[in-house]
Amino acid sequence: MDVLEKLRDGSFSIEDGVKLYEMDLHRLGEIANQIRKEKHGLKTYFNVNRHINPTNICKDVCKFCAFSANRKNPNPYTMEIEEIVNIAKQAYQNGANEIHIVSAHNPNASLDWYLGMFKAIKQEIPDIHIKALTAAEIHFLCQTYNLQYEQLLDMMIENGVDSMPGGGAEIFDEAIRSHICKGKVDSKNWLKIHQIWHQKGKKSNATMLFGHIEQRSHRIDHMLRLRKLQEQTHGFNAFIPLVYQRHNNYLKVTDFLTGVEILKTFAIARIILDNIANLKAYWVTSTINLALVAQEYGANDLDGTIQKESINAAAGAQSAGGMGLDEFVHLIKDSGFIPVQRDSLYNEIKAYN
Ligand code: V47
Repeated sequence: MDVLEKLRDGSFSIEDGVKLYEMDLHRLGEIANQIRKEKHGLKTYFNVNRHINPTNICKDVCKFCAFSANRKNPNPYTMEIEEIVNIAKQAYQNGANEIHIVSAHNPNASLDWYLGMFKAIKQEIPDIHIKALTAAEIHFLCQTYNLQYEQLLDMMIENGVDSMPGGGAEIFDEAIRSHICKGKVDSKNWLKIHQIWHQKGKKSNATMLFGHIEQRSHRIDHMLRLRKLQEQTHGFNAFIPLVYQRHNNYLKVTDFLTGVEILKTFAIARIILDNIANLKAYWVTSTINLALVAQEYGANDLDGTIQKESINAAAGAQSAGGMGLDEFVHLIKDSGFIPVQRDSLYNEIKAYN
């Protein structure tokens, strides 16, 4: 196929990507599904994990964010390390093998607090996988404590962080980015932080926030920048398109995406990012129903049971209480796919045939 050849020889342009959106959804789905099947057959991965968001106090104001404490969400909190460890311990006892920790950019919390929580969790539960600190948080901490990225990434490893989540990528286009999240890590540095992390032999994910004020061309540009870095490092495990949630924030968006546009974006991501093994339909932002359909449009991973979620729930997602393991398995099975519980690095734990 012409598109795949162009992607491989580097001549695929943003315009080529935008043209893909003009294709019929079902044809796009067929192509994406073929790539999915070659990589994963009918397997759909998920993990049993626990999200923890230890503070919502943030020095930055991202217009799309409803989680950080501000005029619209006047409930600031910062957890004690002991409380964070207790949540992790309980999650582990309930079967979780991954703790996913994302905080805000809290200028009142110390570097010891940010790193100490990882050390304390690992001391109590040595075999839990810690996926923590987005590139946005890393940039914030490096600026605040006058550290080079390399230094902080080494400290993360020393304190027990195993992999990095894909948050903070939003949309790489500089003009859109400056409108929706001015002050946050810029695109070049988001990519640089992941590049250094990968060079240390570590894995990470990459997200893209879409369905706000961006155009199709910005999504393609975002995917192509990720494809380029992945060609160099091979360090991204999964690409995660996050559907914008509209409530309780400062971004005035009046046009919302149709299901067709969301599915086309998944399919196009599967095609353009065929060098990233996994395409995750994060059910929290897409809704579980659309995530199940997305399995036929390239997605092979639905993230996890989560147990508790605050960031997207604050903006309107139906994710606050996570999802039970049995329900997850049944939904995937009933939609015609094979649920496979995985660990954070995509090693298979159990297939529910
Ligand atoms: O970076 C914030 C997003 C992200 C909204 O790596 C919003 O496995 C939609 O990155 N509407 C954090 N999205 C979550 C994240 C993530 C989630 C699941 C798995 C992984 C992974 C990473 O949430 C932020 C931001 O892009 N976000 N507000 C909103 N209103």
